[in-house]
Amino acid sequence: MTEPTTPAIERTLILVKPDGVRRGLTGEILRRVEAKGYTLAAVDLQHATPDQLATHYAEHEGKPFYAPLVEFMLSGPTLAVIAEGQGVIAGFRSLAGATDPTVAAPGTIRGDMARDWGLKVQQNLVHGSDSPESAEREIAIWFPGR
Ligand code: D4T
Repeated sequence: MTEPTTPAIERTLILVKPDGVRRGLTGEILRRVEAKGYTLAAVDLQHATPDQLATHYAEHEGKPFYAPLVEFMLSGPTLAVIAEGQGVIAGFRSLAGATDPTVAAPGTIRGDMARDWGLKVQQNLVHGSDSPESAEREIAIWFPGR
């Protein structure tokens, strides 16, 4: 029998997007991250700049939801977080649930607290890095030097 493998200790970038900050859900979202056993290494309320968002969302440039996405992300402060722990990259995405909040599973952040509001862009409360490479790239955007 093969031994179970322990996931690597990783770090990830979590964003509580402007909808989450506006709705007063930052505490509940951080509570879920901590309850799962991850560590908060940095937490900073930031008002994103257009340059920061152009870099962060470079892969989506040209898509129909890109301009509304940037406008939404400029609409208020975002809570930027570095979280650490074994397997935290996949683990946080699992806590977050599917990108489309309408079908995100109950029990997830998006499934429990977000829905489609009929806007041009999905306001789905949170972002989480999707790979170790993305995590390092995104941490450098939101926390230069960390
Ligand atoms: P983020 O990046 O915010 O964690 O979300 P995901 O990783 O789950 O999804 P994404 O990068 O594909 O999308 C970024 C951002 O764009 C909005 N969006 C996305 C949208 O409004 N319509 C769409 O069709 C897609 C794919 C939601 C999240």
